Amino acid sequence: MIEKLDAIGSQALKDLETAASLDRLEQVRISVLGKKGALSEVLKSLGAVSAEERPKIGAVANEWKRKIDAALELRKAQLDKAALDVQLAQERVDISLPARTPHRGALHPITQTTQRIIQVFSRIGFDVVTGPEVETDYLNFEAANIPADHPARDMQDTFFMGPGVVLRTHTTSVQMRMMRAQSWPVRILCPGAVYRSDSDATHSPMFHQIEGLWVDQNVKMSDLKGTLLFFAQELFGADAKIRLRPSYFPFVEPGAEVDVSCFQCRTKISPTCRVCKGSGWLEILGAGMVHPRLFDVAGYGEDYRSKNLTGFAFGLGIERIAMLLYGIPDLRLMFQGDVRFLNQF
Ligand code: FA5
Repeated sequence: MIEKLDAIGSQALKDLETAASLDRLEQVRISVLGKKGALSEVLKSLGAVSAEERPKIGAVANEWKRKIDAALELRKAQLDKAALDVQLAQERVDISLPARTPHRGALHPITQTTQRIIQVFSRIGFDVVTGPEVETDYLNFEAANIPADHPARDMQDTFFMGPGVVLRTHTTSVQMRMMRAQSWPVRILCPGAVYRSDSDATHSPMFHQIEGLWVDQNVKMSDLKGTLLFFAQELFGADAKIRLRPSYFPFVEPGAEVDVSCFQCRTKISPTCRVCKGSGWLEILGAGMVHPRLFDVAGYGEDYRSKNLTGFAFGLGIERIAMLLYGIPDLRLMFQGDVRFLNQF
C-alpha cells in the first residue's frame, strides 16, 4: 500500500509541476485529493490493514498530502504571477503619449465681483448677512415705506408667488429683516439674488444686488460719501471720483444716485468713449439716509427722536459692476453658461 501511495504521490507532483493552467491544477487536485481521488481511495481501504501497519501507512499518506498541498500552492502562485504578467503587458500605459489638457475652471464673474465688493466693505467693519429670496410683500415693500398703492411699486416690476408673498425685488428687504431682528448699531452688507419682470441687454429677470446699511448715532451724509468714495477707489482705482445726484427712493431721505468717474477716460473725457458714452460718469448705485419711517418699523423710532440715531443705506447691482470691471457688453452673457465666455475670467 505504501508503494501505491508513493506512486500516486510522485505522479501527482509531476502533474502539478507541468500543469499549464489553473484549470489543469484543479483537475489534478481533484483526481488525487478529491473525495474520489486516488489518495482518498487508498485511505478508505485502510480499514482492511492490520492495526500495526495502519499508523505507518497513515503517516506516509499524510506526508504525501502535505507535499501535494505545498506543490499545489507553489504552482498556483507561479501561474497567478504569469497571468498577472500577461495582463500587465497587455494593459501597459504608454506614458510618452501627450496628455489631454485639463479644463481649468474659474469663479463666475458675478461671484468674483461679489467677493471683491465684500472684501472692500469688510475692511471697514461691515458684516455679511443674507435673507430669503421668497419674501413677504410686507418686508419687501410696506416696511420699506412702499405701501400697496404707492406709485414707486411700478419702479420694480414684481413676480408674485401668492397673496402677500413675492420674489424679493431688492435686497432692501434684508435691511428691514435685520433691523427688526436686532438692535442698533448695525453695519451690514447683504448680497443676494433679486427678481424683477425685466429683460434686455442691461436688465435680467434674475440679477444680484448688494445692500449696505450703517445705523448708529450721528451717521451723516458725509459718512455715506466717504464710505462710497473709499469703495469706488478700492474697486476702480485710486484716482476714481464719485458724484451724488439727487434721486428718489421711498426708503431713504434724502436719496441719491451715485456715479463713479469713467475709469476708461481717466485724465481726459473722450467724447467717443464706449464705457461712459462721452459723459465721463458711470452710474453705479442708489443710496441715501435711512427714512425715519423705517426706524419706526424697526422699533428704533424713539432712539431716532431722542438719541440722534441716524443711518445710511445703499444698493448696487452686481452685474452692472461686473460689466464695468470686465468690459462685458451684454448682461445676458453672464447667464448663458457658455464656457467660451466663462473661460476668460
Ligand atoms: C434699488 O433696488 C434700491 N433698493 C437700491 C437702494 C438701496 C437705494 C438703499 C437707496 C438705498 P434700483 O431699482 O435702482 O434700486 O436697483 C439698484 C441697481 O440694481 C441698479 O443700479 C442696477 O444696477 C441694478 N438693476 C436694477 N434692475 C436690474 C435688472 N433687471 N437687471 C440687472 N440689474 C438691475
